[in-house]
Amino acid sequence: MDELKLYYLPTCPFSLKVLRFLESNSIVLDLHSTTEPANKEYLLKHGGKNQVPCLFIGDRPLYESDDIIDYLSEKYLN
Ligand SMILES: N[C@@H](CCC(=O)N[C@@H](CS)C(=O)NCC(=O)O)C(=O)O
Repeated sequence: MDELKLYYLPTCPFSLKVLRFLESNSIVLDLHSTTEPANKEYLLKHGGKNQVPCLFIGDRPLYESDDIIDYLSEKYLN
């Protein structure tokens, strides 16, 4: 199974929307704040842009908060 990692920024409303979704559905993911320079570098290098939130599904970056929530809903809420 692909490892899931969420890159987010605590001050970003789109990140907060995803984090609230996780919390309200008791979904636990590996979280990486881009306030950490190493995480920001990883996101740019492996995702291709600095935009948050970004969910890594294995090596594959998924940007856009609504798409992330749709993906997680399919995976965890069905
Ligand atoms: N439509 C995107 C918007 C995400 C967005 O605008 N994130 C901002 C921070 S709140 C960002 O990463 N801006 C920097 C950039 O796009 O490079 C979503 O829903 O995830």
